[in-house]
Amino acid sequence: MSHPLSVEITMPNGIEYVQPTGLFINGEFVPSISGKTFPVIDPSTEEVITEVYEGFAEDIDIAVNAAEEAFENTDWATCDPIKRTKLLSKLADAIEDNMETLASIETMDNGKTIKLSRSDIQLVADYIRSTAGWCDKIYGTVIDTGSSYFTYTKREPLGVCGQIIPWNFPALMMAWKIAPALATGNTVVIKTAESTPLSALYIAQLAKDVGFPPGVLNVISGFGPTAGAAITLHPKIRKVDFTGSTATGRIIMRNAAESNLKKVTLELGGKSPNIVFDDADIKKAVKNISFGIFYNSGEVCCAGSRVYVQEGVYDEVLEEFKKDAAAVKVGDPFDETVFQGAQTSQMQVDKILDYVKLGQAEGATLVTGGERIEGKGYFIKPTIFSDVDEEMRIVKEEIFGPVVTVTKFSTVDEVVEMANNSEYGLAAGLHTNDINKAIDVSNRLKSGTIWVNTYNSLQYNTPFGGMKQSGFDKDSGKEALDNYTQVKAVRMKIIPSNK
Ligand code: TXE
Repeated sequence: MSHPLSVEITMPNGIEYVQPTGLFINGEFVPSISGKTFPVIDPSTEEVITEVYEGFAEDIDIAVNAAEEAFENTDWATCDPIKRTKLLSKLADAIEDNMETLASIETMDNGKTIKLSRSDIQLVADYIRSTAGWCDKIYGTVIDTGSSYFTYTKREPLGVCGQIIPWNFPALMMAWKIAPALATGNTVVIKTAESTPLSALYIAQLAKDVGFPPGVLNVISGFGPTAGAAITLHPKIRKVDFTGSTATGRIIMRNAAESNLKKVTLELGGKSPNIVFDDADIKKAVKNISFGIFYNSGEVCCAGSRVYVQEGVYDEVLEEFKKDAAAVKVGDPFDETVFQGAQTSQMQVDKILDYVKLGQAEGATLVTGGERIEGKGYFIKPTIFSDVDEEMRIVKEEIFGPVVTVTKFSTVDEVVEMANNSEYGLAAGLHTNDINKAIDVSNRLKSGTIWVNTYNSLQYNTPFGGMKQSGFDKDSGKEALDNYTQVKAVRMKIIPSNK
């Protein structure tokens, strides 16, 4: 018997809702051609929430054709842009109206705490609403090329855009990708991460309810090497936008090049430094380095996973940080008092614990944590390593969990060099009360985002994205829109009326 296209679910906090399970193609939820489904696991209980339909290349092809039809043969790309403003605004409203359901879906599916899910969903609504306001503000230029020509540029959409997102912020990543693409008149085929497909399908239902035309937004659940690869290779997709690991980013870029030279935007991994100078407000700095790594269970591409502390305050900071980490409440993500929920998957738990073992084998000191919490669910204790050196793999490689290294430094030059000694360049934090130092060090750090006296402070109208092997182009902010338009230059010969 085939799986239903929607199921009634009662979530652990008692909220009941209807979860779509089909692929969202051409405005309808449909089974995959193969009829195959895969299970979605609640990482806090390790139980199956539901099955969802699994998309393959043939389903991607149908979705791309629907998206192409919507792009070429409807007025989506050419209408008065206020129409897109209205639809995106309605979607933002619908998301806000369904805040508690969506936040609970995110917590059940991803394992992040309900408080954090609420703030994610608020960011989703704010970002979509903010982007809606850009639809009618995409300007070209008039270029003065003398009186015998009229020359202007306009920004046009690209066509069908393929998007591939990860599992750490499922709804927010969807919003960051679809909003700028749709605002600028493109159509979208987005593949969600295989471990967290639920909130995107719910948002697709909301998009349908508020009146998005068929084919404009298509949402496919599925796996990377099959559905994901089909997006990167599809000849009718003009752009691929990806957030995920650097290793997969490389494959995506190669496929994009070898198929039809798709435009590419990549937001990849990180190993971000978070620096505490002697003159910082130590209490606040410790709160920030703790939030910097334990927020979202450390499953954050910009996590402040390399902490550097100046020698004058090193002992004090390490002691306070240890106390803070040991006091972090880990457990049931639906408990309003819990700060750190579950890791998203067994695969992540295995990876994190392997790195803990590796850190010990490399000779680092385990200050606190380092263990999985007994019982059901993917819970890991907040973990701090000290006595590390810059060549250790736990200092160089992305762990993507609640694991942080702490290094002592003496001078500004030394810490800038260590902070920049990475192939990644996504984010960096620094804590100081000296405005000159704050600006000087911000100038010298090779990272796409710098946080001063704060950390992991995402804002819907601020661009986000990396340098070096953390990727290129920006999500969020006005800059994200530039990834989804291409410039056309028009040059007209003017015949003067008196000739
Ligand atoms: O990542 P992948 P994984 C890092 C983090 C984590 C590690 C592995 O360190 O531990 O990556 O996680 C799709 N063609 N980040 O394996 O593979 C996949 O289905 C096309 C950091 O989950 O990058 C999913 O939708 N698509 C990161 C998405 O890529 C492919 C967030 C991400 O999966 C594909 C996630 C392929 N060949 C992980 N293979 C961040 N920057 O925030 C996989 N995918």
